[in-house]
Amino acid sequence: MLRCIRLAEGGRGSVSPNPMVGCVIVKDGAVIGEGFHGKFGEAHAEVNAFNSAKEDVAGSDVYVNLEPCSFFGKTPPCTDLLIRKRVRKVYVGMLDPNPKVNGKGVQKLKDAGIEVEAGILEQEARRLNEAFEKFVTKKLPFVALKVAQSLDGKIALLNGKSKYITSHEALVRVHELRSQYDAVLVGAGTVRDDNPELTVRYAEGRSPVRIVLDGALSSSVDSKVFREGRSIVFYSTAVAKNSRVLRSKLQKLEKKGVETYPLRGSSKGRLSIAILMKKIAELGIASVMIEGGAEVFSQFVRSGMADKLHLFVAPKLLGRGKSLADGMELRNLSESIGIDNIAVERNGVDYLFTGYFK
Ligand code: AOF
Ligand code: ZN
Repeated sequence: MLRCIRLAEGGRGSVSPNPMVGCVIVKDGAVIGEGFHGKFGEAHAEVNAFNSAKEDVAGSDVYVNLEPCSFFGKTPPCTDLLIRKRVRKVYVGMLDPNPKVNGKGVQKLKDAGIEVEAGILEQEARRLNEAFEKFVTKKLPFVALKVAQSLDGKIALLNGKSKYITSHEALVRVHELRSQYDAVLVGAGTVRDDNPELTVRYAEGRSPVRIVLDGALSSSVDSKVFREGRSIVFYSTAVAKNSRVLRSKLQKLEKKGVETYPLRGSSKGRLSIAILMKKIAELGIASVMIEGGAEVFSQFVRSGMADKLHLFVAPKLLGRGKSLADGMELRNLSESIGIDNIAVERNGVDYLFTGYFK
């Protein structure tokens, strides 16, 4: 099963919004075939594993980190393939959270007389496909906040300066994280102050879609985020409606290939995170990493829409400045927002805390 999960990783960045799936076929104690789901819309892991087998697969044991699908999507059901190949037993990591499958795949196999054991390395299997699970059950993207702060909890100076708080090693890790999310999102303030590219340059893998939350449509058309690849701007209907200047800016962005979407929002340009999340999911984006700044972080924390936290901490003090949840004010410590299951790693001199919002 661990091998399945490793194989499944091969589809990271190219199968979303589908899950990452790996499959291993074992006969007489030896691996006789393996494969993974490599690209959205293409063959599932089981199909690739069977295609790789050089021996007769009848009577074999099949390992797969996700319950085999039981419906016709872009590809035919894997359960039918397993039944046709007359395998002996199927070991499953986790049930498919997709309501179209969710237990029906296992049932179909059992009905055909195939032994099934589900829940093998379930925690690891679920972690691998955490974004898929949220996206397919809630029709919302999986949301992670990526924050870089000082030991005294500051993500920027009062004047907005924040480039760079952490080390080069941390930056490499950030690029690796970017390659694992469908999209990264920043507020217009970050585009203005940092002019980031938000691409993957210091790690392998593809660049994510870049999303700019720009209610007032204030970002410069020449910003680096709009230079290459797919980028999206969300702005407030209330802001752009009556202004000729803003309409011409929209046209310039669209001419550059930037996708622009109006969202219902306040006249000051504040957008509703709930509406934004729904729209992002509708665009087929299953996971998004929020990269700042302070206001956007606060909005996401308060909205309760954040799932995961990647918090880099640099060994330095910055004094007065902005912090991650400035926009939040609690009356009681009991209202504090907890982070679960924290793992710590070191990147150069910096520490990375990865955990989940409770
Ligand atoms: C599997 N093995 O490797 C994957 C599965 O449109 P389709 O045909 O590609 O189906 C997509 C759905 O199939 C997806 O939402 C999920 O429920 C399941 N993915 N299932 O047996 C695989 N990728
Ligand atoms: Zn399938």
